[in-house]
Amino acid sequence: MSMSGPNLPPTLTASRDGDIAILRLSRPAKRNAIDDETVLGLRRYFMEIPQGVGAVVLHGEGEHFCAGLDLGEVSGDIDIRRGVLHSQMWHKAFHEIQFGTVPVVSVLHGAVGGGGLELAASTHIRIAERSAYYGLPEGQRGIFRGGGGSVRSPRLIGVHRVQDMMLTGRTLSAEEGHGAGISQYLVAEGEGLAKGIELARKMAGNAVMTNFAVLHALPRIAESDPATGLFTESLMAAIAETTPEAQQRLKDFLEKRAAKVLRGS
Ligand code: 1HE
Repeated sequence: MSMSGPNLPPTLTASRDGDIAILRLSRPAKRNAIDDETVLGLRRYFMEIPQGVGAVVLHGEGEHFCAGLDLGEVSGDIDIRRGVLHSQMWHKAFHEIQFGTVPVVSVLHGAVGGGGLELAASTHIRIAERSAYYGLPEGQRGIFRGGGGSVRSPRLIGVHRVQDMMLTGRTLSAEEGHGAGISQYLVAEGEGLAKGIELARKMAGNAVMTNFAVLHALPRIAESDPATGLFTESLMAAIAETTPEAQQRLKDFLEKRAAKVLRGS
């Protein structure tokens, strides 16, 4: 973690609001299409989250969250080896988001296409505004997923929906995407960023070890065989509850100083 965060390309803008950071895709003239310098910038940003930041909100400038891969990056001078390396560059960047140091909430509006959905799928919480819609136009472009979307999208919405979207060009509306499992929150137009900031604040207020466990242990346990998963869970539980922060929080609750779990929170 650095004090101020890494240098970013002009296609990304970072700002700070107390213990949360806001990262904006800032290439609206190209509908926030992701070119190589943006992928590398995303990777750097999430590897070097500024010190004191407990959660990140990711959103897009302009009418659309993200038009996916900048198609100019894979047209023309490309061969198989460079194609593999290009896809792996995306994998590394999105790995830094999914298995990074802090929870990330993405705010989706307008087009969330191809690599834009791959980016969103690597964040932990997705908030969709009513204008959001999801498309996987790779079939129409003659390409394939490349940013981890064959792994992450089916886990969100199932192989059958991904096949439908890729084979037929079907798009899902914000409501359909919400029902299918893409977003955890569906909000009115223009309200996503405020909701993202509210949720990021809550996440930043959690015990550091619990957030670490939710980001790093939970998804791996969920993919394990049950016996390994249960044992890993026991280890993680013991690690978390023996931290001084957990002990203090448990004491606070038992001595009636902590908030209760209330309906509607
Ligand atoms: C782009 C891109 C792009 C826009 N790469 N330049 N993604 C796609 O196939 C989506 C392609 N984009 C679109 O379908 C539309 O642009 C949108 C529905 C997102 C927005 O429509 P609209 O009418 O608001 O904008 P536009 O006029 O289409 O685009 C504005 C400019 O952005 C225009 O450039 P200009 O120089 O003529 O102004 C577009 O060419 C440019 N632009 N999208 C390059 N994607 C790691 S593997 C991931 C695989 C994928 O992501 S495949 C999906 C790619």
